[in-house]
Amino acid sequence: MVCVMSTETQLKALLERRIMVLDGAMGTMIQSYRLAEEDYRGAAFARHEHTLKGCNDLLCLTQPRLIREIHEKFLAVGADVIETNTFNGNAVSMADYGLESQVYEINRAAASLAREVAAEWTAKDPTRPRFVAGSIGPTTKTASLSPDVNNPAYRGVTFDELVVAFREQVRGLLDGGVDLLLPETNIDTLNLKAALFAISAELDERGRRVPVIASATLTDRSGRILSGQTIEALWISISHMPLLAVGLNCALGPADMRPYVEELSRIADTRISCHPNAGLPNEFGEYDETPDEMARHLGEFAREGWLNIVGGCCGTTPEHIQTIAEAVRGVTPRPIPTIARLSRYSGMEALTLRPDSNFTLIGERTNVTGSKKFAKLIKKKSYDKALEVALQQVEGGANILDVNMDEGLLDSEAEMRLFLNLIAAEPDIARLPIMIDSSRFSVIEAGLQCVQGKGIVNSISLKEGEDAFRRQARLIRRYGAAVVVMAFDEQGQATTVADKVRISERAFRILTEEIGFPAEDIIFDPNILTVGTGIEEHNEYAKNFIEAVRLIKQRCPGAKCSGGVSNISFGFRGNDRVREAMHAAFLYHAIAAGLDMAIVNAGQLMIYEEIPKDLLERVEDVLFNRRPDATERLIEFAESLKDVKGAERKVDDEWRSASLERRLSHSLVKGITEFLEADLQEALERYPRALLIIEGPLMDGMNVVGDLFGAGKMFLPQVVK
Ligand code: THG
Repeated sequence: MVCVMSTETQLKALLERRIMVLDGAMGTMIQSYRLAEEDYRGAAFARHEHTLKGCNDLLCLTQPRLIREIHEKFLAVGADVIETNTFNGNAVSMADYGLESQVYEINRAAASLAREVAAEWTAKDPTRPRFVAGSIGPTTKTASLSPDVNNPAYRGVTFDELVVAFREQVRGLLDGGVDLLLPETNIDTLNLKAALFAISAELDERGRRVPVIASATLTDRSGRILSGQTIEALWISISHMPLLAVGLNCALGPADMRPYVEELSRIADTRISCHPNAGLPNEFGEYDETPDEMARHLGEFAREGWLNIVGGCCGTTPEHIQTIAEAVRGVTPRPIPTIARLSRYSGMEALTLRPDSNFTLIGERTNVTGSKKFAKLIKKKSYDKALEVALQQVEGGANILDVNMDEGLLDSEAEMRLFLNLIAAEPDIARLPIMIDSSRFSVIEAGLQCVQGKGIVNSISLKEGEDAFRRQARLIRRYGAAVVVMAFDEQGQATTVADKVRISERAFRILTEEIGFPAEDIIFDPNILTVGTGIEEHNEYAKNFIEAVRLIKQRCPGAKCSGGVSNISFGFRGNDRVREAMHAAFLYHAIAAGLDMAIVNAGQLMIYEEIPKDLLERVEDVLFNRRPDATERLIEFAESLKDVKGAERKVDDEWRSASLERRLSHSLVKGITEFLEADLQEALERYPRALLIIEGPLMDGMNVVGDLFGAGKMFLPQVVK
């Protein structure tokens, strides 16, 4: 019997034994041939209306012998894996050459050419099988950065457009016979998520498994990729995808990449790849790092135990690859570490719920149904002010931001997109994971397509039956988000403990056993319903929620529990003192029962210990339904409190009393626009000429920005702002 191992099994077995070697630069190798316009065109594109010089991907069709020669040079020096010449082989990038219609053919041809060469070399020495990785560049556009400084919500490309483009490329690569897929040089995680989405959709449709390596690029020493995410946040954003390896490539060069390779190797429970440039480009755009220098660094990374796959990017020649291959020969590959299975989310930064973490607060005010003020701002299109609401939630201690645009008069999909795109340009807000809150799945999808981080869908339920539930859950998983599941089924909303637990357990089984949703990405919300309404059936609602949390946490191990706390006190609208006391007391008991997070008015939470004892007693009488007249007694008490205002948020406005110059510099560094007009007016009165203001305080502020950026303390979206 002949036993044929799948490529994936074969690769994994090889990677257990040794560090595998990727090839080097395709682009700089092609440059060395100094091709002219006619060479690029060949016979087939002689009459193409567009200049084609520089369109390297086209050479797979017009100069296949040359591309074959480059592949062979790298195979000859010991590359285990060669990359197809398809870095720009997508419709978004090919539009620059008017070659969108050739995308499929370029990829298919590039893949089958590389596959043919690899097969020849495998045949020469079957003990050294050679593989082909389909190179998938990030395209020429970014999905989470605006190319227009005057319009931070503008995007040159959407997630949907990217998915369509990547999917066409993936089809070509797969039909041409690649062994693995390599989305690389990613400077924007949302582009990478779109590539992974397209790959997952295409593989599912074909019923195939193909190993995937995802590689990101850091363009400066800030430790963040261009779209602002830390390495850890990026890893969390893509960790839903089963990857053969995750890695870093291009930019920097090995020396400057060192801390990031180390970090990735510490946090990622898959293999690590690294294919840097031959150093940073010099003033002529050439790469100077010698093979020995590069190999010294990469050899050291390998001996540190950080690497499984190594190779080269821009400027690396066959000589570089040969020297690198020698430097890692015999070095034990990094064993895949076991990483604790915790609930992890991300915005630009990571949020991990550890057993000893504080309670997680989800800011509720960016909700058009939950805040009259926010609704008014969105309707008036006062987005600057709407963003301030978000910032207030962050400053009030929110760890996650709930965004809801469900309002009859709004185009909810468009508002969700716009607001999330605006948030992406506000690093103080965008560091948080986003909870996309809508009762309409189309709005949720619109939101999912705008967040580079790992967000949370709020919510899905069994309301429309299991099929719809499964379909939505699968899609959410493909987007890489976590999910809130409401205790709602075909019969309606669960109000009793038994129903809340039964529905949650049913959802848990479907998600974990059928869809493959990890338990730690599931958040149950067993419905916080209003108490103290005067309707007797409502009296047990608070107790039922708390008891359901206790049981769900036991019966659905790994899953989290959440709820919308302000719902509990709708009966006491207009009396913030009482409402805040109810929220604090309810939370205190729910947390003790195992509640992990809650949607709250961040910044306006009372401390349980500080609730006046007489008020607390009446509140808890209501929450625990301790006496038949509990509600009446609380209402009575509430009346006596009417005139006392709720705790007001403290604003950090000390800087407003500093000197004019300091105030201007502060506004610039922090990107605060609120006081600029007044301060500038004052400056115009004090300075003899406007130019002196620019040269003086404004330049001083910009110098601070420059220093912070240089030191890696600020990153691009902040500077652009
Ligand atoms: N579970 C989940 N998601 C939810 C909820 C939930 N999302 C929405 C909501 N419930 C949680 N968010 C809020 C937001 C605001 C208020 C209540 C819940 C609130 N607003 C004041 C009011 O209505 O009195 C508005 C005051 C104002 O206009 O300023 O109380 O349960 N998964």
